Amino acid sequence: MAAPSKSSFVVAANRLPVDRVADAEGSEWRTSPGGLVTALEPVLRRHDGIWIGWPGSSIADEAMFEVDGLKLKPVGLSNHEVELYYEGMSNSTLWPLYHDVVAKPAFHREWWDAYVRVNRRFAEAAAACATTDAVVWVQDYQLQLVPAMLRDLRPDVRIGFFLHIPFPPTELFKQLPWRDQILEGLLGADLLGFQRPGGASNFARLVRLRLGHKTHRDQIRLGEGRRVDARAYPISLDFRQLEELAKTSSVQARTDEIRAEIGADRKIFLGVDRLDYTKGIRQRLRAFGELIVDGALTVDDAVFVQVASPSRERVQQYVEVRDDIERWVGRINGDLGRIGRHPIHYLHSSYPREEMAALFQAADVMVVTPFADGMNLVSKEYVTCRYRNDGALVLSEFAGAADELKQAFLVNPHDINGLKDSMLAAVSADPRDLTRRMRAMRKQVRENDIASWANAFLSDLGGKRLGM
Ligand code: GDG
Repeated sequence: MAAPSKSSFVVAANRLPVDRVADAEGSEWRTSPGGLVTALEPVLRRHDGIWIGWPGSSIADEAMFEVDGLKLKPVGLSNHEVELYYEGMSNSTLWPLYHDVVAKPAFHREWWDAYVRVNRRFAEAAAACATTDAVVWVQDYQLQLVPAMLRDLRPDVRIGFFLHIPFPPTELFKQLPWRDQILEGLLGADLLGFQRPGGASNFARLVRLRLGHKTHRDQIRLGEGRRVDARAYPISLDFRQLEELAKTSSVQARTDEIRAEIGADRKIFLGVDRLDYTKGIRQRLRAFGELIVDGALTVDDAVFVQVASPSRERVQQYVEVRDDIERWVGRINGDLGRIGRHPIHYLHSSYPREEMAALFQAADVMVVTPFADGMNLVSKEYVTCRYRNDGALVLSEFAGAADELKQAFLVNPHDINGLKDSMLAAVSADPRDLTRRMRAMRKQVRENDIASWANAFLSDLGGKRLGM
């Protein structure tokens, strides 16, 4: 049976929350259980909602389909469009620009043209899927023009937008040749959500300076009585579900196994990231290596496990950061290791959630050191898995999570000596101090989970329309 083609609640995101999985009989769609889909699933189900996105591979037609009761509307992208709109404009221009130009953003007019074209297709798909007075929630930096394009097509619809990555300060944003178009694109929304209050105020400042709009606190006043609200909604995770997973006997058994394989008496430092130049992976490995050289740690009493899951491998800057990290791992292991005793266990791979939960529980010190990060869910996942209230978190003050996880050992990842001091303080802290810190952080994440994030945003956006 064909899925109904319209709904009162529509989500538009770059990716559909499904992957094409091949098996002996051909291939089928499987849901990919990301945080966003978990958060939005109840609302999607209640409203028979539709999710619009790119399926991640080429498709023959753009007909709506259903997977596990979720209605999905694919937007097909050609290989060329993936190269220009996704790898180019999204991941080689906007991603580095919005992350404090940690890597140099490239500006190419043909990337921008493709970005405009693809955003228009998403806006048209959303306009076609939304019933009268529907609520449409647009996600992230790949789709910043969709709000205004959709408003042109469908002024009756309530439009929300959430940016998962930082919104940069004026001085950096101004580099973008298409800066005003992006601001205008976003202003098509009724409500703009950012991870941190700083992102919202950067945005308000820019529209004041560049477009001359009046702003008052978190409100932007446009002509004709229109108002756009811009404020922070820090994203989170499904605390109960992950905690439950961490407590299962299979995860417990795997935790014990990891500890035994590494050496029960060795302290485990852990890093888990998509392999990305924003995450500060090299800095933390370097700090760890220096602690061994200094004699503060030895390979017999400490090990660093770094999971770097493959990411955006067709983008040149990602090829380079991988080479750079792997050179450092090789150098540190080569200089400081012995047979059977590597200082760094480097895993360039993706693992199932169960394995991640076991790693989080096996680790004595979690080290999260991005130079810039919208939120950083890994830090919240670590805290969630530590249901025994032990373990230490070293966290960059440049991650959005630092606003909430104040009891972490907060660091400036550019300061290698500071990083070394914090890693050492974390690994040698009094267990009672760690328990006090972990209790407070767990309470914060438990009380501010992904459901409260989605509810807060959606009730501000269209509570009445959605019957909330
Ligand atoms: C963006 C923003 C913001 C990683 N390796 C594996 C694996 N992961 C999971 C982690 C975590 C997720 O991927 C990564 O999320 P982060 O939040 O840490 O970072 P980004 O990917 O950069 O996400 C970020 C987020 O959007 C949400 O708004 O917090 O700031 O940059 O969940 O656990 N999961 C599994 N195997 C792996 O190997 N299963």
